[in-house]
Amino acid sequence: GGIFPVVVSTWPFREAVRAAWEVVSASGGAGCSAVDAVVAGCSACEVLRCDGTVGPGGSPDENGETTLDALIMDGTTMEIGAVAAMRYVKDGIRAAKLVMDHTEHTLLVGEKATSFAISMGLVGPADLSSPESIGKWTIWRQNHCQPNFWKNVVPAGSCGPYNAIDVPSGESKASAKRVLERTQGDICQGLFEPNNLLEPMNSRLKIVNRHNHDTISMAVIDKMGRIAAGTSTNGATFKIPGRVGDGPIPGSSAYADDEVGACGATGDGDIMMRFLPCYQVVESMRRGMEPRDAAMDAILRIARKYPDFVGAVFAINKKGVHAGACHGWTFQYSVRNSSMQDVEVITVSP
Ligand code: SD4
Repeated sequence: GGIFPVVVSTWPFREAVRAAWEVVSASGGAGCSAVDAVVAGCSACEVLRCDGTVGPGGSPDENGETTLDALIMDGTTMEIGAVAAMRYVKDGIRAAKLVMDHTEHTLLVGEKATSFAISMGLVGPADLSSPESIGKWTIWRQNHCQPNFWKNVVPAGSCGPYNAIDVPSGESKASAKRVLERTQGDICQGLFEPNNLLEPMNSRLKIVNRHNHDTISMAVIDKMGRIAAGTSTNGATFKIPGRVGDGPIPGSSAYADDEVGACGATGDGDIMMRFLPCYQVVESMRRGMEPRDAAMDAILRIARKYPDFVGAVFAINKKGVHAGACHGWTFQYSVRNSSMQDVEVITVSP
């Protein structure tokens, strides 16, 4: 009886939820934990390249490179493993699990995360670009070349890497504008006019949508009541190289605690990570809030400071009651439990 196990995931990532369900609903054995199911589910999304924003071949950065952010959390032990801006390895969530299982650390970054993952047996170096990611980047560069994530500087050329330089103005050198200048091969030279200071900030808002700024965040409760959560993403499309989003940040993109429940998040990670919305959701539920109220509260805390932010969370308590809340877009999350025949997708309006 009962509804356990339960799998919940951001977005209609049905195949990922089914993959997790296969693992967690299998009878007996050690391979059926909530952690294993989250890894199987997120891994399926990496292989399927869910929405072109998870796994190899997904959303490129300003330089056209695809990198991975991933996190796994065991809500029984509160152990976490995560990788950020990892290059040249296709398996984000597996790398995160290796960090959790085989190190005393929580988060490894960049090429050092790559080296670690390869030393632990993952395949690499691998090319994380695909015809789609290169195509997306080429079109962005040729047609728009909007450096979406800069503010308070004027991109003089475009499409990094940049040098910050002082541009002499009528004022003193000290108050001269900081300008970003490409260090090599101007492709879109002249697109940006001086005094265009707000343009990068405004255009940034435009690029956050379901198909270019997306994440799988998943939570699983297994038959024994163990709870795990995890995340895998390429991060934000055309991010500044080196940027780490909310994906690998504990409490931001995901959080789990057997005593309470779990949470997963998606959206504008640069904003959301300032609020640790998933930690907030779990702590609110710990103090007695229903999942719906906890999810809404976490979203509203962000929206009060950033009325234009785009994001969403799902919350699930240890009884299996779940809910979602969103802001700036319509959110969908997927659920599979023992009382369902297959994955159900739930739509949440702002
Ligand atoms: C990030 N949160 O890196 C990720 C991207 C995303 O839905 O979720 N989008 O900002």
